[in-house]
Amino acid sequence: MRVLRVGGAQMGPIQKADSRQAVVARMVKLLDQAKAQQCDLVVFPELALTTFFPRWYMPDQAEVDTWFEREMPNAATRPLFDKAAAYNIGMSFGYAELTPDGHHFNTSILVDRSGKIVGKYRKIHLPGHVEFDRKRTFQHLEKRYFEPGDLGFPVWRAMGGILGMCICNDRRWPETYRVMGLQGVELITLGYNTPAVNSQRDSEGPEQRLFHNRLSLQSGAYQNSTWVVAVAKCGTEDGHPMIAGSLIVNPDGEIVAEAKSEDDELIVADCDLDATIFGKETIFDFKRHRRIEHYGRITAQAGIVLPPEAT
Ligand code: ING
Repeated sequence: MRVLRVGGAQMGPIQKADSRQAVVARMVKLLDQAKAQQCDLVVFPELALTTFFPRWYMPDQAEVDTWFEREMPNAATRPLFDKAAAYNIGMSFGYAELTPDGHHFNTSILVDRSGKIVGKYRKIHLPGHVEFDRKRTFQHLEKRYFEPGDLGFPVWRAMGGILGMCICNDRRWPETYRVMGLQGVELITLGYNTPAVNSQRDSEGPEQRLFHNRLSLQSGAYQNSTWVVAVAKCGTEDGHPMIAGSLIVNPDGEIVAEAKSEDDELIVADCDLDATIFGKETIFDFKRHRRIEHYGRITAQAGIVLPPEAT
């Protein structure tokens, strides 16, 4: 048994007007709850320090850059790192990263029990669009404000296991889990900010969004025999609702913990990393069962190539 007690620190809405300091204070409170429940690792959402600013069209890059962090930790997040290290708790959380050489990423970091950043991931699957779209009831400008991640899907030996990270839309793409699965990942942490309604199709409401969230996470976990801890930033931000539904999924694809609220809420589960072994050695023994000679299209093509017309 290699049990990690993992806390999913779901966060309720962050309004545009909320300061980093006020947000970090909420994150520290969730760490306090995690300590009280003897958690080893706490997972926070995507873009955990700010409102989901890609919903706003900002033509002025200087304004866009106010949503980014130029260093990590920094003055605003130092209390979070100090508290986690004092509690001997590892954590992952997402934030908007502006690198010294001017690159903008939607980033997540893995911090070990001593407060050291041991892993970094930059979101690869960026949804949304680049230009203002008047047809949408709200914008989703991740392709405008972020560059695609340039670090691939790495995994790290940390917390006594093999851990990986992804971010939000990444969870909808099977390639995300499989690339980490092919590195032996045992637990994937991810955060998400998912609008409760579709800005283009009003038939897709929160129930279907929550279903697709569960479907994506449970499939990824089962098909790669890994734990998946997925944590929402949710509730209504400046009038824009986002789904909750934070989950912890076991390597059999079963949901073992699920958030009930649309606010700050800690969900907790004991994740035995050895529970990943059976699946990896039987039904998903990749080495024994995969036939890569037939998978070429997956990396040779981005989009669909249709078959020839019937003659
Ligand atoms: N948000 C959404 C997500 O993938 C989205 C965007 C919602 C895409 C619903 C497709 C359907 O959960 C982010 N931030 O990626």
